[in-house]
Amino acid sequence: MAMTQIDPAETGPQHVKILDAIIVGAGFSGLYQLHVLRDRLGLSARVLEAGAGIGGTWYWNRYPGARCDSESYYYSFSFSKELEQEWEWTERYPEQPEIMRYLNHVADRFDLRRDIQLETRVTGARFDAAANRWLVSTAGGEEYSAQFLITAVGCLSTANVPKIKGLDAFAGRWYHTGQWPHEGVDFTGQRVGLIGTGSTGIQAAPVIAEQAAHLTVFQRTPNYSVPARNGPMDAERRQQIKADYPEIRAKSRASTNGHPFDLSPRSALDASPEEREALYEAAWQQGGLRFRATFRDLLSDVQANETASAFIRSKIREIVHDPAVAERLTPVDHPFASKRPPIDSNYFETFNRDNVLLVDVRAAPIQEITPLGVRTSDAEYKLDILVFATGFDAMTGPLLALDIRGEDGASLRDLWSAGPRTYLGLQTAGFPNLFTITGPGSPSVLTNMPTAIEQHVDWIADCIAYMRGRGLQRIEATSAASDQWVEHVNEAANATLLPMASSSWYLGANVPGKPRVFMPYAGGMAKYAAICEQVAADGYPGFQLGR
Ligand code: NA7
Repeated sequence: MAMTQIDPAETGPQHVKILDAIIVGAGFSGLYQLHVLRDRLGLSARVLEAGAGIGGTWYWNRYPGARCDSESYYYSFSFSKELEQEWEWTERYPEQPEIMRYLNHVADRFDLRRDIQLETRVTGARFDAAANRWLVSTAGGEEYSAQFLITAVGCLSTANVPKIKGLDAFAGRWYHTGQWPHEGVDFTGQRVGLIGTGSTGIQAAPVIAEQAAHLTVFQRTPNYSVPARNGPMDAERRQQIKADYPEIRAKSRASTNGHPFDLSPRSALDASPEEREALYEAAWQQGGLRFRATFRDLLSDVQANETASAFIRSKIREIVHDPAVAERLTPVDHPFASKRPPIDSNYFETFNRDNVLLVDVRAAPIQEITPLGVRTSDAEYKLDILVFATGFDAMTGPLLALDIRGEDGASLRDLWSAGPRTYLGLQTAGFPNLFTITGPGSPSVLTNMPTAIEQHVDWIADCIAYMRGRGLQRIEATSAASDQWVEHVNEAANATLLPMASSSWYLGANVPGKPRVFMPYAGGMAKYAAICEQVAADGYPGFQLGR
């Protein structure tokens, strides 16, 4: 398609830089969106990124043990066959530095850096309805005008540091895992406290325990975890994967969670106890997130789920030597995988170490942080370093931080005060020409993220190409379509056990005051992609297109 290229340095009135599209964020989504808009559609596009480097979520999450829970060969882009063939993953699960090397390679290989502006935090965006353009401002005082605003800000990028009395007076050092210092933290000889036992705390605890003099883990809710069984990727396996990539990618796209493995067609309740045990044991030995694919109904039937939950509980009792500690580590208040299921390398084993203490802060809540450490209702724990693995203001946090104002100046924060309302997770009524990659109401965090990201980026690019081909200037989700979609998102969640985990970040429950709404779309990646494809094929019903 022929398109007029506009030099991004060109300035309009009041030195506003004029572009076709602004993309916020230089992680997986931002990189690919830039490539597609610029190199396939010929748009002038620029990525604005707050960090001093590319990588998005992985740029910030450098905590000890940071590793992806998806396997490396499919936690990757599928859009370039050459990239697939030339990149060599070294381990079953990619560690944070390896993901950073990969994304930096992608940025170089596709010559993306010249259109990525680092250390540029977007502080506001408002829609100019007369011009059908977004005016985007940055912390450095720059202004951009773009027809399209595309958020590629990730779902887990706004750190949640709980407001605990006394933190300011803590005499030691403290860190949140999602804002980890680039120079690293040396735990040698230190007494370390770790608050939080989600995926992050479960990855970090074993690594910190090996280095620190002492580790105290403050646990509010015990969690299920399955061994990751990480290891080196051998050359033969790598070759096989490269040969199989077309099928691997097709399988990921046709799956519920964006992973290239099959969900068993069987119900857990149809298997005999012995057979079930054998299948769970095999899945436990194989390790990883595919444990939840052992039976088809682990996420839809409480009784079926209980068989898996009970198996993991028995494993915890088997691994942890002290029965009282094992009991405290045993989850009872939610079904397995109703919260994001962690996978681990020696997490439960870590509690057999002499230098590790588990503190149950549900039984004895944290009352304050003192200059010396953490005081619970039972005792004071003296610490040199405190690590918050307390998660994120997930999904909506990073979007609301942009202070987006749509038609008539209406703010996204106000519109979403009772929870996010989108159409397909891609657009919000009242916010024309704004696309939200992996936004709330899309499968996003319930999937292998690159699968979800590529589907969104391609859909957005096709939509923009459609508009340009017809001289259309503006696209906006209708309120009616959004209402219906929100209802469908709720139905999809309620057909699963996911809403049963009352403290889950899927529900926003980890951030005090945040509305409790199930945010991601639980209907599955394949079903969701088919709906999006149909909408595009039918000429975008549910959207209003205009000149
Ligand atoms: P999560 O999964 O939100 O876990 C946060 C953990 O921190 C969880 O155990 C929380 O307990 C705990 N937490 C949060 N606030 C407090 C306070 N105030 N006191 C004690 N404990 C607290 O975040 P992660 O970073 O582990 O994982 C996020 C995602 O990143 C993960 O799912 C993957 O997709 C990658 P709670 O369970 O709420 O009682």
